[in-house]
Amino acid sequence: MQTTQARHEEHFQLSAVSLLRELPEEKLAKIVDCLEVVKYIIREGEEGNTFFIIAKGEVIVTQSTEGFAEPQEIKTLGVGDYFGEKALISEDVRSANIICNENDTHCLVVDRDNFNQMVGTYEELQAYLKEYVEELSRSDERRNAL
Ligand code: WNU
Repeated sequence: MQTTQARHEEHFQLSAVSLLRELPEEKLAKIVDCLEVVKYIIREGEEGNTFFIIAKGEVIVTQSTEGFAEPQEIKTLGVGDYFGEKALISEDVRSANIICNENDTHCLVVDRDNFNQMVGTYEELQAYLKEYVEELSRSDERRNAL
């Protein structure tokens, strides 16, 4: 039911899109079916070059797990928490999904160059994050992440 409600809401908003204003109802309905609300900040498996700090709101961390059709929720992060360091430090693709949990989530974004500079300048930060990332890999294994 919630899906239907969401669709109605999107539909209502779509009529305010000047690009689509002239379309007949039937075509508009087809377009609505193709729409997805963007809540993903990070998608598992994608290449990533950014590090994030949450300034407002919350995000959910999910991950593909052996034996489950859907990515499983691992944890919730809030203001002051950060994410996206793993792909930068392990030079790997994104290892989990990061999804907005609130409509008004704001993140501060640091690109790879600035992240390297930040981490390079403060050695204790580098040591701390490296250790943390290794710990994440171990907990991924424990929960049979794919
Ligand atoms: C987890 N496993 C994996 C979190 C954030 C910062 C620190 C935990 Cl220091 P990425 C996906 C991001 C990943 C991490 C974040 O998701 N993440 C986790 C896990 O158990 N990733 N593989 N928990 S929240 C978190 C510790 O930041 O970085 O670039 O993208 O792979």
